[in-house]
Amino acid sequence: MRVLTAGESHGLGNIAIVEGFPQGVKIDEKIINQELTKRMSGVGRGKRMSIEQDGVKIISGLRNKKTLGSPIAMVIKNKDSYILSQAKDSYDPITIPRPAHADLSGAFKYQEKDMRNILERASARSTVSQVCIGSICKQLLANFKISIASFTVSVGNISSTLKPKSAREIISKTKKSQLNCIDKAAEKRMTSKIKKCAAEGDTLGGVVEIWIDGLPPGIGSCMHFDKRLDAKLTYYLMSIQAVKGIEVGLGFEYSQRPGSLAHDSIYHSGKEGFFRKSNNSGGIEGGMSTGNPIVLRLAKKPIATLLNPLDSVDLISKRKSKAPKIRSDTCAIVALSVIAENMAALAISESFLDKFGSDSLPEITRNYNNYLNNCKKL
Ligand code: EPS
Repeated sequence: MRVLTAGESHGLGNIAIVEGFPQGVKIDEKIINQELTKRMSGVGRGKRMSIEQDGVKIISGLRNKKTLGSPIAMVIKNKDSYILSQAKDSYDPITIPRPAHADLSGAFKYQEKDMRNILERASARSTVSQVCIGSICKQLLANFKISIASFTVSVGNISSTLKPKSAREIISKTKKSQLNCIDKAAEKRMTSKIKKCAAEGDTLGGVVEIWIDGLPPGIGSCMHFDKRLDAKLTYYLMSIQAVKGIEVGLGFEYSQRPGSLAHDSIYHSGKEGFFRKSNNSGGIEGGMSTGNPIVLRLAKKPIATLLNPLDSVDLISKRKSKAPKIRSDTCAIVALSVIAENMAALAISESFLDKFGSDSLPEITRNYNNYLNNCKKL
């Protein structure tokens, strides 16, 4: 599968193209739109999200809601659109870089003093395309009862200590939450923290946990570095704006435990086959799925644009200046959850299709069922 995205934050819109997606998969635009709507939600989103009404139009690759095996092209239009491709717009150049945004590094890279030319594509607006790609992958994986869910573990220094048992539990407990939490008490404290932070012109990051249930063992590979499932997942997840850390299973805590208290012992029974009593590995050993839920945690840094801005330097005058006060969000933790689930869906789909073929759903299903039967005989 090959994917490509394009679009500026304030251009006409964003597009996503997926080539090599299997034929015969039912795709519902409504499901993609639900994801897009959730991506815009959450306490702490800025004014832009009240302007946009994200919705996808699939313009190729489908007939009667089923994939044809041809490239799938998806379009998401921007409402707040003023970047013109054929005429000069009326916007002043942005010449003071914001610390932690792509501004200054991009200015060096492109020898560019108007950083609007950098930030337009660096903006997290482009994640609408990633969500559309991931959402069709989720719809493919649903045929195999693979489900992906996520929840907010923390916002700033406010954390939830509740541990879910399955993706299904996460989906049901986060349904009515404004912050995608499974913990109502923590959500209240997180909400107050975000509101206080907004009033102070500051911003917040947080931690999100992703669960992937239903993946059979042996997806991914121990045979080559770029086929390892944990490598593939973390590569895609780290590509999301503002993600600065990822843990798989016990993550950094692994380094503090002796092996005897870290690893998941193996058991067998006639009824269950091989099983584990713990899942410290986060469902991945040797770059392959173990058959247990995949559990990943992502740390997001605070949004770079502050209304109470940090020190910076004007690229033209070289004088000390405050970073510009550009309209932005205070916290986008729910958006991270949605984008991360969908990037995980893309990584899982690629590895899944590597194992079971990628031409057509009936063929993949035959290969999958055959493999599960063989697993039972091991
Ligand atoms: C972003 C700045 C804000 C965010 C944007 C990411 O946009 P604007 O500059 O138009 O106010 O709202 O996120 C989105 C547009 C989105 O769809 O998530 C940035 O600088 O990265």
